[in-house]
Amino acid sequence: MKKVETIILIIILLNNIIIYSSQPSIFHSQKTGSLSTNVFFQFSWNKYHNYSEILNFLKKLNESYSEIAKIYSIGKTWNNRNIWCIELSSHVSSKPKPALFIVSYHHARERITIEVALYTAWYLATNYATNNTIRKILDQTVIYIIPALNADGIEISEINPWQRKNLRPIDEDGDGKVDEDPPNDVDGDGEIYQWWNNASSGFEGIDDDGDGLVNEDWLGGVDLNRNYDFHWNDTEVSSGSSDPHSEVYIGSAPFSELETQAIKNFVETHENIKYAISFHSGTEVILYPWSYTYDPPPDEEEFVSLAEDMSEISGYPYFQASELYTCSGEWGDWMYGVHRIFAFVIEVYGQYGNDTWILEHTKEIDGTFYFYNIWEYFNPPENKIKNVLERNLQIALYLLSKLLPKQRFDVYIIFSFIIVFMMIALIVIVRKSREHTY
Ligand SMILES: [Ca+2]
Ligand SMILES: [Ca+2]
Ligand SMILES: [Ca+2]
Ligand SMILES: [Ca+2]
Ligand SMILES: [Zn+2]
Repeated sequence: MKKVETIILIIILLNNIIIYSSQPSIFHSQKTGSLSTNVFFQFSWNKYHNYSEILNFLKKLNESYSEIAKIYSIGKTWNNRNIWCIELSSHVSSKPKPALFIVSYHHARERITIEVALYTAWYLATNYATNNTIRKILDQTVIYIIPALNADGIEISEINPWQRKNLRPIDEDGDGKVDEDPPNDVDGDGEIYQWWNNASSGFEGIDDDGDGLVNEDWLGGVDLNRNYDFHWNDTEVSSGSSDPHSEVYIGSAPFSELETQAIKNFVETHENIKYAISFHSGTEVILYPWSYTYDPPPDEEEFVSLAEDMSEISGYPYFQASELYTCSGEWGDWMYGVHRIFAFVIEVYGQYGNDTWILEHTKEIDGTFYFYNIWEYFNPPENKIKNVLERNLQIALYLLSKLLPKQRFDVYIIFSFIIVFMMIALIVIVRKSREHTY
């Protein structure tokens, strides 16, 4: 009898081990399916893509990975361009999936942020068929990526890399004409320099409309990252202005802009968004709310814990957004303040505060200083692009891994032990009852 019971016990144990090991886990390899997602989709990641190349990328992504990538417009800009969204997810699960929301390019001159967004989408799509971790992510979560919120700025930033705001037409000098006198590349070297001396300062340009003023009415615009309806026009802060001339003009009302309205509508209709990233450039840092105050956010502990991990992965420092400077109507404050989404602003590259670099790119001629290379203040040289893309991809992958349901490893072990325990108890009872019988 003892032998039979031992055999039964061994069978039960083996059975449990088989049950456990057949559960999906990142520790076990899974067979890849026969999806057509292994279509070779090549794209160069060591250059800046222009407007038509970006549209071409979206088209190709949609065509090559139609099972997992949807591309749709979430709104229009002032110049009637689409604000595209890339939605990445497999359709394996019918349950609502938790989401990571990525929005790049609030600011026209921060071109690297578009590349970061496109690269993240490309990496996820091209690795789905062969990489188990990516497969697991796309099976169980959704990623919404807005690669270029300020879509009107793409072409403009190539003509004037100082351009920050959107292209809402505004007559800053009140002459009845809109956007009639932006800076000009007078010397034809492909740059717009900034100059200053003891008496004055300005940008390279001519008096385009002959009103005696130079560069008095630039293209646009409103600072999209001061236009959200959370502490909008808060006058206690250091950044945000109601003067349309200002680079941080907040707009005439919260959500006065088509671009921010598009974000508002999207976020309000996607309650599955749990984490969010807004990519910017100018410096290198991971920021968490609040932006309008030095007070800590209610979920400070979780923000710090996530930021600490992302910092370790990427090498970027992290701190509360207001430590950089306080500002009003900011995206992250609205995302978290109104929707309680864990929202991070990530500054992916920049020369902010690097006086040595600025000095290296400044020339003095007869008491007047000229600063060149504003493009490279916000955007890495081409040989450094890939490095920036990789660092930020890792951040996105980290947040996505946090969205995955917790490993059920422990549950299966406990479950197995309960079954074994119950069977042993059963055997004991059977034996006892037999003792009584004989
Ligand atoms: Ca004007
Ligand atoms: Ca004018
Ligand atoms: Ca204007
Ligand atoms: Ca003028
Ligand atoms: Zn920015």
